[in-house]
Amino acid sequence: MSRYRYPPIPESEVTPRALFRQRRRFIKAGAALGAAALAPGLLLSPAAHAWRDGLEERLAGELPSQALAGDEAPTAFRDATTYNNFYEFGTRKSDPEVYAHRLVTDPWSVTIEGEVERPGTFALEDILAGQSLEERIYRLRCVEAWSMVIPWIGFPLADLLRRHEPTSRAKYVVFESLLDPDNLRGQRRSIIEWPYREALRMDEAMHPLTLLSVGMYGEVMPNQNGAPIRLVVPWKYGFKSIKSVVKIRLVEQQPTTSWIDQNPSEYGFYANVNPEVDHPRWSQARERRIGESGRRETLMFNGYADEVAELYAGMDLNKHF
Ligand SMILES: Nc1nc2c(c(=O)[nH]1)N[C@H]1C(S)=C(S)[C@@H](COP(=O)(O)O)O[C@H]1N2
Ligand SMILES: [Mo]
Repeated sequence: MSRYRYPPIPESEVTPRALFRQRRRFIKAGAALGAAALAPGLLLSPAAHAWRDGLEERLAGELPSQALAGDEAPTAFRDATTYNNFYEFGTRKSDPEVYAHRLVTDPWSVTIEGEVERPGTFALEDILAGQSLEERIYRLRCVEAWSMVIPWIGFPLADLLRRHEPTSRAKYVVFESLLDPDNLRGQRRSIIEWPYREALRMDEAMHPLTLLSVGMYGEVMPNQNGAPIRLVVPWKYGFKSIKSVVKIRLVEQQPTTSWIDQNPSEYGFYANVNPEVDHPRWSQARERRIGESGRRETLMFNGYADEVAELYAGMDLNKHF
């Protein structure tokens, strides 16, 4: 993974991967032996870390990788993990990194319900067991006119949906993030209606570019970036890429979303990146790439027009923004 610009971590703080895995084995063995002999910090139930162990193991190997952001260099890991939006932890860009240690990700399960033949609640380790993972380097463009290039690790949402067999009435997919106001301090204020809700039209959800992501930069997803599983829809504004997903519901009618409910004149259902349709309060024609000086032209569909423009053929994108 040496092709990315990693944060400058002092050599003394780096845990070699082999040592790290040895430590994990020790922790697991300790958990199996029972609590008495162990320091409090090591009291882990054998069930906890079920998905994390398996995922770490898989990320230690090579994954197929695709650069889907042209020749644009990935944003520094440090920038991607310290400057972002995750309103469950507050509205400042620095809040997620400061407070996301409170996000409890293990154990984790995802409920798949509504218009599917095989609904249910599934442990994340079971969801991951049947999926081949890959790395994709995509742009993420925030509605606030900044952008990043991130090496995501995940699998197509379409793979998961197919496994659960959508019915013929499934026209839209609704996603919900975790609701846990005790740990998610932002949820004690009504910034938006919690839990965070987003949605896609079925063909958008089934599009091969739409990714469920469980890691980035070769590592398990950091809490502040939406651990343990989040959506990445590279041709839409960042707010569609919902983090820390606990529920996926297939429905017949076009649903509303947290941002539409909060301000329907500012946030539309489609939220396709479009330099020609301005946000009511600012232009969307240019963007600031985090880590660069100056600004770049924003590309139609965030540069993914060849792949996705046909989904919107014949639609008035000024109306369906
Ligand atoms: N649950 C949840 N998901 C969310 C958000 C949020 O506040 N809560 N913010 C969105 C916005 S506005 C952006 S730009 C991206 C940022 O993703 P990143 O942290 O991977 O850069 O997450 C999106 N997903
Ligand atoms: Mo955003």
